Amino acid sequence: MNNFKPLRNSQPLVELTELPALGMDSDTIVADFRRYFSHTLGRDKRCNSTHYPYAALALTLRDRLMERMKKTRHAYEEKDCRRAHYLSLEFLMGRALGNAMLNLGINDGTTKALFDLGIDLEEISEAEQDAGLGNGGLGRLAACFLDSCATLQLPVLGYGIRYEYGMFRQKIENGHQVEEPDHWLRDGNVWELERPEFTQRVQFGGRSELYNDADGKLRVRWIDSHDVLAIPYDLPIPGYRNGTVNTLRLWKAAATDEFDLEEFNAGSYTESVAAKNAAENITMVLYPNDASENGKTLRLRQQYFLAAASLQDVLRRWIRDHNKDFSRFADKNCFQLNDTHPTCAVAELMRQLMDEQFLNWDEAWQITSHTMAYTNHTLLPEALEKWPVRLFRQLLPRMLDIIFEINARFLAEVAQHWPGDGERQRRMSIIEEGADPQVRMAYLAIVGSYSVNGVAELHSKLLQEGLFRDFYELWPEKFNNKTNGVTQRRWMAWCNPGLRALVCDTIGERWVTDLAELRKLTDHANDDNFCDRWRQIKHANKARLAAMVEADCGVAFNTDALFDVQVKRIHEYKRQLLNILHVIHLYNRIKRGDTENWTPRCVLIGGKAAPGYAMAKQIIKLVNNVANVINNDPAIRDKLKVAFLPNYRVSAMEVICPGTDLSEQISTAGKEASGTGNMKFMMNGAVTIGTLDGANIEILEEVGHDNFFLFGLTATEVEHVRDGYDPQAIIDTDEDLRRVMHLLSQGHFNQCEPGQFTDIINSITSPHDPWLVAADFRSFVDAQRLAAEAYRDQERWTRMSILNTASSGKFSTDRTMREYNADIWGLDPIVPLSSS
Ligand code: 26Q
Repeated sequence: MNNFKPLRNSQPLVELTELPALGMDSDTIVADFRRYFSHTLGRDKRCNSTHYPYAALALTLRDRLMERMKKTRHAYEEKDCRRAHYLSLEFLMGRALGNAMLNLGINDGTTKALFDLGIDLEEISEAEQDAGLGNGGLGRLAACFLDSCATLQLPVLGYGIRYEYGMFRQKIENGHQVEEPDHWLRDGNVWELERPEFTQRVQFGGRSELYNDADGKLRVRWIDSHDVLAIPYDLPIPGYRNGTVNTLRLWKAAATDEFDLEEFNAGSYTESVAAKNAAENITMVLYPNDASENGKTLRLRQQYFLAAASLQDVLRRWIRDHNKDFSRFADKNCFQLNDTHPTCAVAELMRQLMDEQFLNWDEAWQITSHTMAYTNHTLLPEALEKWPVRLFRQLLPRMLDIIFEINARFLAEVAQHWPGDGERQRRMSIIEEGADPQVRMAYLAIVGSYSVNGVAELHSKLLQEGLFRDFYELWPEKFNNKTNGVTQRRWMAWCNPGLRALVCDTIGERWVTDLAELRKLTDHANDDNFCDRWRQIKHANKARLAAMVEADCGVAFNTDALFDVQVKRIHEYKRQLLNILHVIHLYNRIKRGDTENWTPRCVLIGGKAAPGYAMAKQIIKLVNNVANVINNDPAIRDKLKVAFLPNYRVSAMEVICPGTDLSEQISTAGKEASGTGNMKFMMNGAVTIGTLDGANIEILEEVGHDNFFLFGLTATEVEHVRDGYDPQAIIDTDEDLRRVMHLLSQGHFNQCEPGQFTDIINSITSPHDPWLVAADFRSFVDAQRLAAEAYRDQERWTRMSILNTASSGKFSTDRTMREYNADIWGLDPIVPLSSS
């Protein structure tokens, strides 16, 4: 049944929809807020929940966003401009309220007027659930990209999945991670606009069939499929005070009506409801693995569902505006694939163009291979996505036909380029042969794309020399680097209002849209008055962070101590383990009385482990146990405090990065593609202790050796140290490491839990430890000593802190997006029209 019949009158509803602009002054906003609170939400003076004032304010802002979102869309349509589509299985948006206020330019007058009504903005902001539709770096990067594209007024549309359950909530029980479902939509989502009129249909299963069309041409169709509906929900993405509001379109899966009917007519009511469930399962939950989990049917369904629904949506619009003439399609559209997750889009665009629009292979391939662009986010070979051919055959038979054909034509090209080199063909094939043949998604993405990029200079270089070397030799012109960034609107202007005020007082406001302006702070790094204010702001931010740690961990942090922070997903290559070995070393020094010129230190570690990643979960347990011993030892007191922060998420980082002194970026060199937390910390005046890995290298380049604590093997050295690696010999010759290992193997941190940390101990002492924890221990401890020493000289530290912020200009996603646009997308900025 279709509840969205077209109106009988097909005239555009011009007079109905042309409205005077909504007021942005605080009187109008407060009046709207009161009306929403009292009339729409029906609350009265006895309301004692933060949710309703939050919802009333959100609805007030939403009106302003919708107004601009429509204008922006109309401007894009009017200009018939080229557009980019950002396809991602993850958008880690966090909260929207503060961001909307900042970007719409809601002024302090409004905040004050609300306060006078008894509404504390900071308090009601807490009522908003994080939109946790992502795992970590890759998902948050997508969110920062959208913010910057809107600010640059680029016609970029995000396409993703509206998961019913986002990233799990993490609890810590007896030191162990416990996962709880994140039903983030339970209280409704004020920001989204459902658009059922643009529902798409996505096919699964069945088989492909050859047939002759009316002209006798041989064609293929996909039949006997089980279809699922894709319903779009639009989220507004406001640019910074520029009238542009872009769209993030998220798809929800729903069962088709026919499906119900079929089963119902067969008399099986319960089966029909169960089938409905199966369809709706597709968008039920985000996979909480930040490395690929292969072979899970539901995950592949999610990936295809996103690709198919999004491409149909784009083609629907194309046909509405250009009829069936696809000759200019590739001039007007491109698709950026956020990692291999949406790579089905390569084969799916081929399918839609051939099977639905009746283009021939060459026409369809010309379009596809000139519209797709692929971003890689990993250097770990084991994290490259592969899917069993049999799974494709069963779930997406028509996709498999097309992938085989793409591969056959591609391998012919390889054979032409390297005649007689069968080994090379085997290596480069999109299909990995073997007992259980696999589709190599990264290779499909490279073959189908006109651009392939890494996310930091080192990462892009290593892709070309290592993982994708054969492809680089074949198509060097496809490969490029786009160093990541973060948006300074959320990650400085919004989350650090103290710093925002000082920086604006000192160098004006331009840095909010031109981060390179921060360089001007360099001149003030020796101004005592400025340095004092800088220190006071950091101190206040540390107090806010300490309050959060006290509330969530029950650990008291002294704000005069060095705040040493590592927050990110828990992964062996990120080496939280190295961090905790250093903590144990400090503990041991205090116990031995080696405390001359001691720098008090508070160590904070936070992050989620994939639920099936046993070693990562053990690392969490170890951090918690070590924290317990140290925090409860009367001999340690304020010299050292350790806390594990549960449920690390976007809104927690908004409190953490402004209050951090020392940022831990300590991955094994050559393993972290870029990192983006490193940039958030730097912007907020934290100094980095880090390896030459990912974007750390570029951070060091910008800030200089004097303002960065560098340690550890380089990526090249890592590869050489591996053979003949003998961690036991290192332990035997390094007294400090020997003491640390002794405490661990004595069970000092697991007195009542024998054997708890055996796997961890074995991993450190194994000659096959890929992360080389023992190899970097000495230089890490030495660098930490230098950091502690630097911190004791508060004037010196403040200068370092200022210079870090001043040098962070490169790490704005505004810069990143300009580069994507200049080298890959080629979009013209569009200023929305003033009439609706
Ligand atoms: C794939 C298949 C099946 C299930 C899960 C996945 C999956 C999901 C998420 C694989 C990977 C991810 C996330 C990866 C990620 O966050 N990578 C990080 O991307 C950041 C942005 O470029 C970089 O800064 C980090 O270095 C990189 O680790």
